[in-house]
Amino acid sequence: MKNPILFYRILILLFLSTANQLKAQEALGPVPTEKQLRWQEMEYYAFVHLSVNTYTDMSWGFGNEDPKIFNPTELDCRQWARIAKEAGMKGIIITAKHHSGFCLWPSKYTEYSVKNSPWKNGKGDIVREMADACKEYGLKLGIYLSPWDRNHPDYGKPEYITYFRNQLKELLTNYGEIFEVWFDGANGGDGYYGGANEIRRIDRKTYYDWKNTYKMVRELQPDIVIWNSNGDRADLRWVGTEAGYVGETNWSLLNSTGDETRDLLHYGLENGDSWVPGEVNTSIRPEWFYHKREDTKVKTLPELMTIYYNSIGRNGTLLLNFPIMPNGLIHEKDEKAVLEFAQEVKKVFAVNLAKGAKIEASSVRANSSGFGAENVLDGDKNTYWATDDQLKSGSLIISFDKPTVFNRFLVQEYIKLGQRVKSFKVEAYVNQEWKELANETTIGYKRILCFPTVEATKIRFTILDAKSCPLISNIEIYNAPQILTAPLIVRKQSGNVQIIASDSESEIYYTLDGSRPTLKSTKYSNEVKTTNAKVEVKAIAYSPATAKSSAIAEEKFDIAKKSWKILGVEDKEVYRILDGDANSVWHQNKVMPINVVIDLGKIESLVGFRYLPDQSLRSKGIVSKYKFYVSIDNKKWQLVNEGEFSNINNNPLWQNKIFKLAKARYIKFTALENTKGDNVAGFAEIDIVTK
Ligand code: FUL
Repeated sequence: MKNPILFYRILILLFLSTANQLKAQEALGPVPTEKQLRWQEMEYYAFVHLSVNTYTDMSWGFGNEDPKIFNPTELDCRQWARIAKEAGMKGIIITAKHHSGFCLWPSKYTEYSVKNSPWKNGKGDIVREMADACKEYGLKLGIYLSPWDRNHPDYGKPEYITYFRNQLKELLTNYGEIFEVWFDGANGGDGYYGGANEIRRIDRKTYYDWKNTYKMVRELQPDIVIWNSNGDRADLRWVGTEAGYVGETNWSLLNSTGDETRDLLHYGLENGDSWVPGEVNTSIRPEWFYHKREDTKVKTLPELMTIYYNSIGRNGTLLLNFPIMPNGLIHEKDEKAVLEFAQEVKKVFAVNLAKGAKIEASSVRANSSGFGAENVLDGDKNTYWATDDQLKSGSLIISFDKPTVFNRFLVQEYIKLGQRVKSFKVEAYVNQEWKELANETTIGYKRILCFPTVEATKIRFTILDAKSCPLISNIEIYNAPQILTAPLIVRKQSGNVQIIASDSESEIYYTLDGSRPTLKSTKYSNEVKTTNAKVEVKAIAYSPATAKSSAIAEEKFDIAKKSWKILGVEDKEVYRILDGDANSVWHQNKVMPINVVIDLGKIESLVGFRYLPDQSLRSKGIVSKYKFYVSIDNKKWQLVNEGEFSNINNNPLWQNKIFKLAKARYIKFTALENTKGDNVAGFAEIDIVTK
């Protein structure tokens, strides 16, 4: 080389000019911290729920459960870690202390822990075993520490805050690096409280003095992210439901102060002043803790795939829970389900059809080569396409060299500089015309769109509106194999069974005797008439086009409600309570207590009842405290069950309550309180359990 100095000068100048261009991209509004970014990129991690209430079949422990019942004789945190790892998860959050107050580690500050249980003769430490297993499997460890403690005598007093912080300190100093800490929002109410057995209410925003608690947490674990659902902004937010989805519009922004409505949590706030991304938490079974009756309710592959698209595919992360069995293990059905799910995700995202395709942009910054369209296909998360500064819209066209079949579109914003896109659409070029596949709102870290399979030579991605010049770092295109969703089974008030396939092209085969449905079973055409007796229905969907069958859907129904009458209510809509449709609801606006009295038509042998609350996101009248009476003659009533529906606010599932055999013709459900403390009782369904 003739003049090496000149050559290097030119190189340095070139480097500086690119660096300058990159700097020219200014952050817009709130941006994620390094920690939040790292967390978002984890995408998928596990929850495990285990406590004393695992042994009492309850959703929440009351705090008076004897530590002697806690004995997970086969406990193996390495099994949990292996499953999480094989499922593609990046970490595990363990319920070190749930609302019962029982500690899975031998805390110095209480006797209510594993140290007074028979497990390992009181010498064990589950958090330690979890930390070791995570290390072995290359997973990160997270801690759930319930602020509400139904065991501690000081709960509600200032002394408890010292106790709570002491426990946090133990957990954040003795178990290595913790990636996330979880402060559950369920707070205050009745409990054992060291024998007081009373109701204690606290102000969840102020009682814990979160500011100083956060300070301590961050000092002990500088890289941690804090999840808090107590109205005090932390690093991460709940998404307003435990059913496994966040809004299609999902801004990673909220205001630093102000109330958290369900809507705000679910959709975020376009002009929020803080970066508070959403974490979608849900369980692989309906409930968080293990209940044997849910062994047939493990989420199916299509359900889990839907959750994936509705969480990770909607700018959220996915925190998927495994209820630990009383023996200390994850149930084999849960393992099978999550591993099938992992395989399916791998299959769907195996071949990126956009790789190697041609790409051009409607707008490329005039002065740069650093922000070209090719950046969205280069597999590098640090490069991105940017339109000219002054533009808030623009499009990219991806062309294949031959007609290509696809049904998924994945797109990512370069969120380090803020979340910008407000609306966009995706079109396919089919038969010389642009056909719209999707018209959507936000993108954020990652958005995955699912649409019917299409064959096209080109795709056009158009940003219709953005807060400022949009920055897109990645686009991928896939053709996911079709999976059939198991059909939905309902039993109407008439007793007729209706089986509904999720698409009109598939056929349904079913059995009524508990046997496994196959293509040789009865083919479903119309509602099936049944007797008034109990019935167990199993059904599959089958696609003649692909010769594939769905997983089996199964439902057990108690006696038919054909001759039931709801007494004392004029409103005909009240029969929504008995129509078998989970989405139809009847509300009663009256001063609590609110009664619903039902005449069963004849004397039945009752051993329990069931209640399904309003299922909508903006639900009303979710009953949290109840009494349940029975009567032979509608005059003399016998109280057979009373209590709380734990966690019904966040997870409005079917509530099942069992009582001692009682013969009766009339039932009375009395709502004493709802989760909002107002005077509405809402009912999607009421059912009974007969002997
Ligand atoms: C809720 C709790 O009340 C549930 O029991 C569960 O721990 C869930 C993850 O959060 O708010």
